Amino acid sequence: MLTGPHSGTRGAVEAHLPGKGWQRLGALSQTGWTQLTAGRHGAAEADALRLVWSEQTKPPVVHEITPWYADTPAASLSLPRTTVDAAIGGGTARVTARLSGNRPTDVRGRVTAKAPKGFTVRTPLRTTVRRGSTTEVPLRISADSSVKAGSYRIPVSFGGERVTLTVRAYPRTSGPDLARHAQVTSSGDETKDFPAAAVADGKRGTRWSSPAEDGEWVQLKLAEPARVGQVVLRWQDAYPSHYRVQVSPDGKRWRTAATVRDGEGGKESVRMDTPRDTRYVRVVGDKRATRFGISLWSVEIYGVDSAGRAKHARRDGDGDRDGGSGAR
Ligand SMILES: [Ca+2]
Repeated sequence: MLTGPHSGTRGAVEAHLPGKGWQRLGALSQTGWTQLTAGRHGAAEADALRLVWSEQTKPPVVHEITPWYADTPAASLSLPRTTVDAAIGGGTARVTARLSGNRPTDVRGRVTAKAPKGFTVRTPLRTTVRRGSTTEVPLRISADSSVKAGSYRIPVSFGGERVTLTVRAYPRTSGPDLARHAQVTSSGDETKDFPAAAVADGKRGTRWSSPAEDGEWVQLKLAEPARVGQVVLRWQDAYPSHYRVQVSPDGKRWRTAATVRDGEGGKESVRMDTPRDTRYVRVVGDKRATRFGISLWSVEIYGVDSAGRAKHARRDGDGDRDGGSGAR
């Protein structure tokens, strides 16, 4: 409880316990900072708090009352992003776990993750959540070459709290950028200054821009069929919040290779594993994040790394002190 300091008020804080009535927790501090614990003999269920003072003293000035609840988790756990892509036998994917302290003291513990076979999830050995604050904890996820492509659910815990991270495992990709020799067309260009071809011209300063409608698309016809594993998009300020990457062997029969529902603009890498006969790649802006059309500086397309499996059998040296909680 924060009150006016040195006000001369003599008072006390009381809690109302059902069935027991009002019970005194302690005296109001003259410093203006009063911290008291309810339930000296273990947690007590209170349904009201009050400040009482004698009529002979000045009434208090109350600035703030901060209740700390004993029946909430010591820290609450959340994942700002609940889905992450990991390249099989490839590098490390990173996500953040967020811990918010719910105690009037520091809360110490460890974020742990139950990694399925073939996955490694590294978390810091110890985490301290300071009183009343929020702490971000890095999780580093890798999938070795034994992992099959697909979606995996990984439980992440801190204390009694548990959330689920979804890891989408995809085959590793490698260069060259297949978009550079593609024929590019679109559903429409905003003006001739922003042509579809600008997404694959290798120039950073040129871009394609669509008419200001949802559902506009840009399409790349590859020089030859490929098994596509990754599409890297560089969005201008006008980007879609929801879009799909569709692929086709002939420009007639289409399938959706990846759906992005939480597009944030900027550089976005979208993982997929398409059939080997993929000849066309189309980016469809289903829902625009702005009132403008959608606009792309560039589209890069990478094939699945066919030499990958043998190369990935080698284990990378990792001198980090973080503990791994996965099976390798
Ligand atoms: Ca460009």
